[in-house]
Amino acid sequence: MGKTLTYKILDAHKVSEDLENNKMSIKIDHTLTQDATGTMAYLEFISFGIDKVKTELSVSYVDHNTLQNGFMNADDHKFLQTVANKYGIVFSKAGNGICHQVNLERFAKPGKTLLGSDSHTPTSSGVGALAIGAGGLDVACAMAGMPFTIVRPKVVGVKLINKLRDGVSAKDIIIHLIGLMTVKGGVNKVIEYYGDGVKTLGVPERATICNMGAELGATSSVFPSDEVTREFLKIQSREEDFVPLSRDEDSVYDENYTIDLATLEPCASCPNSPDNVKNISELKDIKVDQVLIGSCTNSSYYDFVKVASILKGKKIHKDVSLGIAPGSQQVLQMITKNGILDVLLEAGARILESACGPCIGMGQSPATDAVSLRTFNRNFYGRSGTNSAKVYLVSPEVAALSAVNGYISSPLGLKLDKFSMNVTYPKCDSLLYKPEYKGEVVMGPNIKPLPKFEPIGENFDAKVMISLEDNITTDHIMPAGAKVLPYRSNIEKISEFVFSNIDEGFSKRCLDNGSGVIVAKENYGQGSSREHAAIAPRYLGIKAVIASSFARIHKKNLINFGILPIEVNMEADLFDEINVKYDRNTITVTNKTKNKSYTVENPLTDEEYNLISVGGLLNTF
Ligand code: MIC
Ligand code: SF4
Repeated sequence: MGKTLTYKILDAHKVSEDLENNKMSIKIDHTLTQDATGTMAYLEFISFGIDKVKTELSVSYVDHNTLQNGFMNADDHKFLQTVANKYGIVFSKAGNGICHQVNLERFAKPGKTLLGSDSHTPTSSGVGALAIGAGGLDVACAMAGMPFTIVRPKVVGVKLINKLRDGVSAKDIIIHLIGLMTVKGGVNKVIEYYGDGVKTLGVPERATICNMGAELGATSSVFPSDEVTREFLKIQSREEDFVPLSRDEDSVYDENYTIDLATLEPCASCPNSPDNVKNISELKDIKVDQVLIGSCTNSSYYDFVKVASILKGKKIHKDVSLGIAPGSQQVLQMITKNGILDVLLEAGARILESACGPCIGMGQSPATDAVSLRTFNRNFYGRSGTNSAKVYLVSPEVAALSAVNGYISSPLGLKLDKFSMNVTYPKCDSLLYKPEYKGEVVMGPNIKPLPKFEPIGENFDAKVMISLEDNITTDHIMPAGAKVLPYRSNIEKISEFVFSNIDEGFSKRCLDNGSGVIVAKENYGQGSSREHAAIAPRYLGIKAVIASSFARIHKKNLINFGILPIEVNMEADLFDEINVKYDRNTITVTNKTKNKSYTVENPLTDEEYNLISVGGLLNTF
């Protein structure tokens, strides 16, 4: 039996395998970090005492906290730049663009492994790389040359047949798939695309699809590397990076889906979850207040070509605010040179910086109860900065047409003019710096040392500090946005905001009690890779999270920082008294208040068990 493309890349990078626990460790070729997770990752890396990174390529991007409201963000940027220069990391300065867009343009290579401290790292899999999101500490370890361990993923084969109709786009393919598989349907799986429909999709479209594979909870997504990939690398002046890659024809998938592109309709992820999917035809006539086009999902030159074709000669509706954030300097230069920027400005667009911006709640929060259409990838409760806003995730075509009409509109059948795509892309090196392997690291006053954690112990009593439902996101646990992001390098301060959007008293309650546990249902910790969603609760004294199931990245982050993840579906109320007792073989959780005990096999590997025993990975160095 032949191999899937996923296992061709994984096996070529295999360092070791633990079949008993269904795990494998792989060599990481490339890493990326962004500023919001990067400061922690580099503090961790520095604590290893190594003189330079051991990867083929590591890149540090600044794209999340670019508001610079106060000295904190700018201090973080300086820290990151000086670390990069000293330790051998390429540095992409604020303004150069969103990490995933720039990485795709400049660095992603077919067949390479990439580990990034951001859950949307798989965007780079659009060129046939195997790109995986992880917590900052895992990326720090990869930069130090250590292998990365994953659950041996199941491979989901998604066969694409035929061709999209006019007005339907790559965004609709992935939203449709998320609707089918749900936000937890991809955990510990790689989504592999194949079939005749693949060649009808350009690299930016493939990248959009891989990007939102993160919303399935998938380990990664992957497209073959074919002539379309070669063409993309050629216009990026790096055809030499091309290698053809595809599955063996007789390879077999663990799960199968077929999507007939010719029957897909424009669709949307409705409030407040990417898997709340409806066709646009069911939403038409909903009045729109805000439209935002950008983010690492849909901010390529190709996306803006389509948007301009819809906006050409038109004005946006008077009640709509349209914000446009080109994904990179390259995209910005391209739309400027090719007349697209003029079209956008004449239509009434506001031009935002090439950065994450509103996607992470850094500005552009909608009005109370407003309807906001975004080409982004997440519409979790509160993420826009306005809890009552209704955020819909849509394609650039739906966004642009709705901005003109003032209500949600379907572009199905809309013929777009042909702007020429056959142009050479500028390299735009003005904000990209090669390391000089020298200089001192500069640390501003808001960059605090890493906290030290004691082991939780093998038998402890603690009270339930919060009891939660299914699909709790890391945005619920550790909110982002303009108020909180400046404290990503200051754990004591950021811990005040844990669960603050849904339970303001959480942080104080934990500190008053000294210790505690979190109880939840399915898919706890989905979404962002931010390890702050583990470190900050640990700082507040959380010793264990008891949930029916966990999202991949967050579970690893919990273990890395010495919090015990316990997979049990337990009924519990606030302040219930809990006892946790575990050894190498079993974990027993007793809800003393409800007089109920649950014993499960301890699923941790030896390595994970040791990490919990010593209080987390940082205590092993
Ligand atoms: C996000 O989209 O939620 C982020 C912000 O990019 C995160 C990382 C972070 O929280 O810093 C992610 O997706 O991993
Ligand atoms: Fe930035 Fe948003 Fe992409 Fe996260 S999802 S990397 S915040 S653009």
